[in-house]
Amino acid sequence: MKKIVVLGGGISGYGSAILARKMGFDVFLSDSGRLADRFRMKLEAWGVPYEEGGHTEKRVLAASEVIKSPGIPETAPLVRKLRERGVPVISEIEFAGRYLDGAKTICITGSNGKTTTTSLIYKILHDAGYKVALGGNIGESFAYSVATGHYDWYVLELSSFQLDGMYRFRADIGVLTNITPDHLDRYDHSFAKYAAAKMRITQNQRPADYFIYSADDETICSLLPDYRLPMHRLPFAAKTVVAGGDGDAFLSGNGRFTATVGERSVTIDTRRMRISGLHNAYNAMAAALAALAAGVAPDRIRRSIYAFAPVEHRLEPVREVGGVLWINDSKATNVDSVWYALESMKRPTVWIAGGTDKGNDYEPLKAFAREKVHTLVCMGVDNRKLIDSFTGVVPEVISTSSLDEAMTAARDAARPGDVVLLSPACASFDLFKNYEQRGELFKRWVNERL
Ligand code: UMA
Ligand code: ADP
Repeated sequence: MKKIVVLGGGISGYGSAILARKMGFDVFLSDSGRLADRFRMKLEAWGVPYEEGGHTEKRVLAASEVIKSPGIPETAPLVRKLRERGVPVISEIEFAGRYLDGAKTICITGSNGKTTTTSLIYKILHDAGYKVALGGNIGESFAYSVATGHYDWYVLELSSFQLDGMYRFRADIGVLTNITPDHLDRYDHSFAKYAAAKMRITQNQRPADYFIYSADDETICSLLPDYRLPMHRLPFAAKTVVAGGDGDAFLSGNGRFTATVGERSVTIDTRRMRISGLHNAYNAMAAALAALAAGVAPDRIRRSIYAFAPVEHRLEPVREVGGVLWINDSKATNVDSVWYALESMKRPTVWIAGGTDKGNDYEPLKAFAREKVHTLVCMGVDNRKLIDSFTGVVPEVISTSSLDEAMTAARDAARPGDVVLLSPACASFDLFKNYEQRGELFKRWVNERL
């Protein structure tokens, strides 16, 4: 019998192990750390053998196939050994994709906008009565849904780490929101390698499939000629003229866009959406095209898009107090996402930024900072780079080293009519557990201390 070893027992690993068990394989899960109680209980309930606190090399190397969790890098010594011995190492998505039983997939990747676009597509299909599951780099794992449910559609957010381990998998509808620098530490600091990982969203697509992409994204457009793309191509844009033979979407100056696929189209007034900013117009265009390609009726698409609320920690309005609106954009962990946050600001802004720097180049943010931000509150253990970059660009730059200090400084600086925007451009690990905790503490401070 085929021996499957699952490396890592987090969300991805335990779901993969349960699916492998259900499909009748000889499966073993190995985790170098401690398993969460809820995952251990599930593994025991399904009768999956496991180990924790280390990988028993001999047992792992004896596998006929290994399903690797996305957080484990290719450079991990054990993964290197597996590769040297020619043992196939695949991702959870590749594995679960083998057991779809006729169900279709809509797969969303990109550097920014994945979660928002994935959640919006899921909502449209769900509201329209489709039997649909949400998964991938969000919520419960794809493998667990395949093992325990029965769906006609899977809407999957895919990270570059998941795409890396995908070989035969094919998306019926693939969406690529944009490609800007992120996670370069996992790609030998090569933007070209990271971009190539993102382009894997198109692999194996056939003529009947769809590929939805931003025609305003220079990286995507420069790479397209290098790929053989037999599928229907559906570009969306706000700046570049698009004329997709199979359909497209274009945002005009009046804030409206029309998305067309084949004979059917839907027009959306982005000013009526609850998610704001140019980036969310892009996300909505991508979602509308995906939903049309999946056969959802235009009036249903329109209704769901207008009803869709911002996902938590993504330009999430928290509260207006004394004429000051506080916005939580804790998920903005790179420069490009902050560019769109500042782009969408309509009021004078107190901007809270900082954290663990990922090699950021702040140059692209300076024009908006100059125009819209009167106070930059730096919140981090080491604020030097932010201070150097924005002194002389923003009238007031304040250095703080805790959330409480930063919030107090922001409150004192804000005047009625202003926005206080938490949009850090950095990872959160210097002061917080993760970006969720940073956003939650921000919200708690606003709700309890103002
Ligand atoms: N581990 C080992 N051996 C190692 C290293 C780690 O066994 O050498 C173990 C750890 O002890 C831990 C487990 O592996 O128990 C963790 O695996 P993981 O880091 O892959 O995390 P999961 O909980 O399985 O979650 C992963 C994704 N995480 C990452 O890519 C880092 C989740 O994305 C995803 O939702 C989930 O699979 C289901 O597919 C999260 C994420 O942060 C949201 N993604 C990154 C992002 O969005 O920027 C890419
Ligand atoms: P991801 O899942 O790719 O990280 P999210 O939807 O969670 O994307 O958004 C992450 C951050 O990027 C948030 O700050 C959000 O406001 C911003 N953002 C969302 N969509 C886009 C986009 N299309 N382009 C640039 N930034 C975006």
